[in-house]
Amino acid sequence: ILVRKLRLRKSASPTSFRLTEKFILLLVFSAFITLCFGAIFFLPDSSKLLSGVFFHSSAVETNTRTGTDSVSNIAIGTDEKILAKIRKDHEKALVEAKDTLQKRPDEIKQEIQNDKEKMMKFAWDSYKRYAWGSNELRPVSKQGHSSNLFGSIKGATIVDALDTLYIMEMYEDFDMATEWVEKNLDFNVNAEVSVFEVNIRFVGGLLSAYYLSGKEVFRKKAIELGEKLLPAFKTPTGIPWALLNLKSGIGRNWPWASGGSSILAEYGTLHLEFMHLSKLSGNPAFAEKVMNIRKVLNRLDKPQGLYPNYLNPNSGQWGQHHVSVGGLGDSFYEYLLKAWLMSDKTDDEGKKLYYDALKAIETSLIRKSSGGLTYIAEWKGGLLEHKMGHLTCFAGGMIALGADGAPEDQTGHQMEQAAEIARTCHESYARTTLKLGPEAFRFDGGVEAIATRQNEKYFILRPEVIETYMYMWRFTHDPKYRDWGWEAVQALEKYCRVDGGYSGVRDVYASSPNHDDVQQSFYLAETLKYLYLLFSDDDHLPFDHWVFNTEAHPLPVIKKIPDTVKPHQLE
Ligand code: DMJ
Repeated sequence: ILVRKLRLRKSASPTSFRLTEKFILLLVFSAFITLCFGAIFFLPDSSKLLSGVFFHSSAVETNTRTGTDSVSNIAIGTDEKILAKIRKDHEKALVEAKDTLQKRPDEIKQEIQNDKEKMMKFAWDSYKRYAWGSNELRPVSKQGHSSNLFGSIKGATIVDALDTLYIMEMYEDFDMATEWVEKNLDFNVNAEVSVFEVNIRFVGGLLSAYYLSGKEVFRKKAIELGEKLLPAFKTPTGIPWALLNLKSGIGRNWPWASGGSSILAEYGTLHLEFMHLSKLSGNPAFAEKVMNIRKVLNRLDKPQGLYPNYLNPNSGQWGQHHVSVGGLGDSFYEYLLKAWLMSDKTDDEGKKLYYDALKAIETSLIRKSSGGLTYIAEWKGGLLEHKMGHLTCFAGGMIALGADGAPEDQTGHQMEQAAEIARTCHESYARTTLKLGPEAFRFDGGVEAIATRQNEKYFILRPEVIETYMYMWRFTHDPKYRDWGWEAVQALEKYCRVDGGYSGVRDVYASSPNHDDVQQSFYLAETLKYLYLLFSDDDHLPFDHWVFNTEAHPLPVIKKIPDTVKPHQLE
């Protein structure tokens, strides 16, 4: 019976369909047509489809115009008018978007880069004029300033600014700075320096200047200084001292650091520079020292996978269990990720340590406020302090930089997290009177992203928030990051610029600025460089070739030798 029925159905002509069958066919047909039109208008990037299907299809237009059916001609005429209007609006919107995206950043870049009175030029000229040779400038009192971080080494601003001058094509100033380095930069001083600060600013600055300009003097000076820092590692564990007398080679730790401990962010922020020192000098000692730090850390238990800020270099045991992605901890995490990236992604240990640490940070420190702001809290002996430092804001950029290599499909999640942190840090600026961020802001006692303690309300020209905008811009091209950077430029110009340079301010919530009278060297090394890069093309210092040290000094990726290349082919 079934076979007969089928035969009957098979032989039936279309005209012999029953009414219900015809109705169903009609329904299916109209659904199909609707779907086709819907796809054209609503699929992602419908503008591209529209321009392909409608706007440039002149053959179709000509044919329809020469058609004979007068009714459809009227319909087509109306459609044409609508389409022409859509096309015009669309093109206008594109031109406008192009204008705002291309013209404004260019103008801004001009302001930051070239204009004599603007930013880098003004900061540098003021330093030259009032403080040449000193470590930093006092822009209100118009004289030199020296913090004890550098002992009696001089010229911190010169060395820190070298690569920024080069990158911004201020070559005359770069040459002048080079001459000063050749003639005056002297490490034979009988004074105690911060190993970390001297490494990130002086060794980092010299290495970048060498890689950018190829001038031998920078390579020599970087190695000379690196060798002077080596005695800092003479401890029972090889975890270096924080402070070192460059002449005697005697080291010690900060007196305030828990039980004589070394600091995570200090001994953990030598890796990038020391790997390059070994490469440039042929002396493996530098690399061995920093690889040993990892070994010591790998042997230790981590509370909840976290790294406490304090580690005793004699006993090799943790000090107080304080954990922070801001001050005392920050750049340790940054250098795990960047060690992997700088090794051309061959340092798998660095990679694993970074992503494991980030996972622990996410579980134990990252929180969302009731107002929806994501922040990274601090951890003290198991208790959370709902405070985030300006320093911690670099983490948005770091997480974005690492998102691409994240394990277990975490890339999207990490990008979202980075964007959320950028937003929170922007809020910390937006919620102040001067539109500059406080040193630390809190998420308790009824406030969100606001400093509540007087001693946390200052702004010292730090770069971290702008650094995060720069990374976020490169990875997303969301114009809001340039807008936010531009807001910062305006605030810096309005409230930090004084007669003799740029100054930090004591209270970002005050109605007018009270200047602290210091133009920090990192303002030229980092803040202005990141601003410049925020408004530059992506191929200006591309991330697959350059890794920025924690003071924004670009160091080249050390390319792995392809398996196919035999050693003799390298000669
Ligand atoms: C810089 O010297 C470096 O970025 C360091 O890692 C942290 N602090 C300052 C800038 O705020």
